[in-house]
Amino acid sequence: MNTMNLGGAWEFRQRDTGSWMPAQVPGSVLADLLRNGQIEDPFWRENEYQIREITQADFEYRRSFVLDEEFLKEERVELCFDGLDTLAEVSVNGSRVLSANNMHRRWVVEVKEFLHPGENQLVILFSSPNRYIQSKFEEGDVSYVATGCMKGNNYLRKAHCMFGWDWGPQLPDAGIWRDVWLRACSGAWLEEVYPVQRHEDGKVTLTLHTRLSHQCAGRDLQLTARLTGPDGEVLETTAAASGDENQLTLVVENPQLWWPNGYGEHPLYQLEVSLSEDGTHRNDVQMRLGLRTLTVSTQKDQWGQEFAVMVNGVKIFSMGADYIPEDSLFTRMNPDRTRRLVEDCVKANFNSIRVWGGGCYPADWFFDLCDEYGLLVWQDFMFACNVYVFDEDFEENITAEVIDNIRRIRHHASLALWCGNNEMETAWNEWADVKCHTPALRADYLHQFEFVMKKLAAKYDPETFYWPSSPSSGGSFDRPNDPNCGDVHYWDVWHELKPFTDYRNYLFRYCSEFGFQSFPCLKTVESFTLPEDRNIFSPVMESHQKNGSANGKILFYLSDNYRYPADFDSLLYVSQLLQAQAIQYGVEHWRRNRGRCMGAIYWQLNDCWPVASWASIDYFGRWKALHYAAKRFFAPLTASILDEGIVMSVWMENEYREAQDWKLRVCLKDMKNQTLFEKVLSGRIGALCSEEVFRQDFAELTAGRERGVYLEYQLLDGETLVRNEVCFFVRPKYLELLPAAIEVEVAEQADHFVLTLSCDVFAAMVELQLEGADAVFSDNYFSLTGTRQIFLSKSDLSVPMTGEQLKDALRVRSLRDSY
Ligand code: BMA
Repeated sequence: MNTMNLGGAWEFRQRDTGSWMPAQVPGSVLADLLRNGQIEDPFWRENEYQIREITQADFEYRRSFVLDEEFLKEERVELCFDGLDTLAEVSVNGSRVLSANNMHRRWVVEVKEFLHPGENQLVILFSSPNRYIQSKFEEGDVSYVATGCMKGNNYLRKAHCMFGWDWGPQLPDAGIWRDVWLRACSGAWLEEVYPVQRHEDGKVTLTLHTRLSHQCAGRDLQLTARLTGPDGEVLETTAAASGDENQLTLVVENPQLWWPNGYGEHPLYQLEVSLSEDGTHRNDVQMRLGLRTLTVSTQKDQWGQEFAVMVNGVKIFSMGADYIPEDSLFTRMNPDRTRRLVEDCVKANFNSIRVWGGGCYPADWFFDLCDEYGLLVWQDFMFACNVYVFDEDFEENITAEVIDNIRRIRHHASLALWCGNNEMETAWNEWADVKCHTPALRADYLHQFEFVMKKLAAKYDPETFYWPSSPSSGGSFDRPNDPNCGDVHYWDVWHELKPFTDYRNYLFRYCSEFGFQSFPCLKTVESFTLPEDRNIFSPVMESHQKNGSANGKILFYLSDNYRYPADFDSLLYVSQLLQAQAIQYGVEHWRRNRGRCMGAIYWQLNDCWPVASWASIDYFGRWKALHYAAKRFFAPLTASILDEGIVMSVWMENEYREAQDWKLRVCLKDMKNQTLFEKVLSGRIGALCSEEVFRQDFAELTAGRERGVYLEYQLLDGETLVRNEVCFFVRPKYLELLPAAIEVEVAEQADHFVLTLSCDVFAAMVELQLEGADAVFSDNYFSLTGTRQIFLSKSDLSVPMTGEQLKDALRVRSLRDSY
């Protein structure tokens, strides 16, 4: 087999106009226009709106390539696209070879007859997705449009959020967004390997289903499988191949099991299967495998029906967030950025991530990283908040899409489940603007997700759990958002303006979406604004807020909890405190109810551009207060405070598979950090459970001074502080905070800095920021109740610094400074 990568330097232009300009493939129209200085940064101020107009135009891409006789001697020559975005007419030497209309699938066409030795021309015409959906919308019967999205996006198999969302700009880009290459081959080759694991009696039997090209009859073909374990031990087997489909079997004794983050290691085995003919190597397929069993338990129980991810027989409490595409210009996503994001998830103690259905199926590197770091992937198919017309063309198109992606992704250890779509079952049940569509379209929904796609999943990946929709109770429009069955999206806190305390009214089985918005930090706001824009109701700030009334919502919640911030920057900071507080409130409640509740996946992890949103990490990778809070509240062994008026209790939560010893100091202190009450407790908590370990009525101790005291717990490992958390008897806005002058000492070690913070009064929600650099600290947005050490790895600093420089760059504030 011979391959030729056709990525790299291409040329492009707006259709039939202007001169050809250099283009880069994989890439996109907007990325190329930007690189050629034809457009300004689409994220700057309100540039989005002019740049959106450019997507009304069609664009042409072209390149030439030289082939030798040798290449063309092969029996078949295929042109392969890993991704074409989206309406693409492909011509080879003037002959049309492909009309593509789905960015989510691969396209492979036989092109040998169109090629010749010497120079060949490849031309691709991308027609405007924007114009296409407009005309479809006008002709069609579907009136529903998701918030922030362009009309008619349901008619095109292109990431819906490229047309805008309630956190994303409307920039429907186009282009060759993934690899393109030629593949020439003769005779037989190994097309695919599909490994299936059976775990029994302490052994894993690995059955490798192989698929060969259809030209194997009468040939002397051999398949060899080689499995290299994490410690280098090798297992090998060889078999003669007969026909297209063959099986090889390997038995792994004493397997090293793969566990999600927090439950164990994530060892990976390297599998290589090769095909040879008459003793000569033909080709091979390689992949990494994690040995584990993985399913979702939906057993009926006294409350309804549970929803618990089960790995190696252990039901885990899923903790994580919902993932959206990392950049509005999809082609700017890359392995380095994703690695950093996945590492940030793991640093915040995630064990799970949900790939939301309105974006795209992530690239292989995403799943490779999740395998390596032990992040379980809830993978939606790419259907979200829409009404689809399930005609024959659509069925054929999405069938190919579903099969392509299942085949590409199914072997990954991190793949936890397939989910049909985002919020469409519940939409058909509850949303007036969806329910008003015809019964035929409603029937189409069931046909697509509970028949066609369910069957495809069962056929191509019977090992992985399929769930029809998120949220769902199992399908058939049967109470999809029932708190007692399946997963739930809960939005009354935020969209319905319910107070944070409302989370505590529910014991969801698995909350796969709940969220709260905040503004990004000032540095991020500066990236898209001029000084005169820095008011949350300015046109620029409002254009970077895609959820209609959301800035007002932030102020509404703010008024309930915090004092009116002194300035713009203080408002950004306090909005992040609110967000962290809201999500923490929900997660801690559900973790305390582990067993009945088995998952807390907040909306959302990341941003695709700089914007006010529900994300815990902003577009530039900066951690908001919520992400630091997640690190604390998702820690496998941790504590939480349940405040019920004047009665406070402290709970321990243990997500480890082993019982754990714990030690807590619980104190009541005043604003000068004077201890009014103290109790040191210790104990041992069983594996995978939560329990109340302290309860006290503080009525007497706080009488007459509720505004001047706080309750603190310190979780200790020996004498070392693992986590501290405070809780108030009044809302933070009523606290009698004292001006806090925080002292910081910086000590430099070989690979990290130690920051020692101290303050002679209580400093609430201390924020550490660096001027001119970014950093991920060991903790941030925490309450300082005396002296505290914070660590900063040198590798977590965006620019190298000395201790002295770090001290100079450091900006420290606490809640008292916000008003
Ligand atoms: C959920 C998600 C997204 C949306 C978010 C915030 O419905 O599925 O569609 O961005 O809420 O409104």
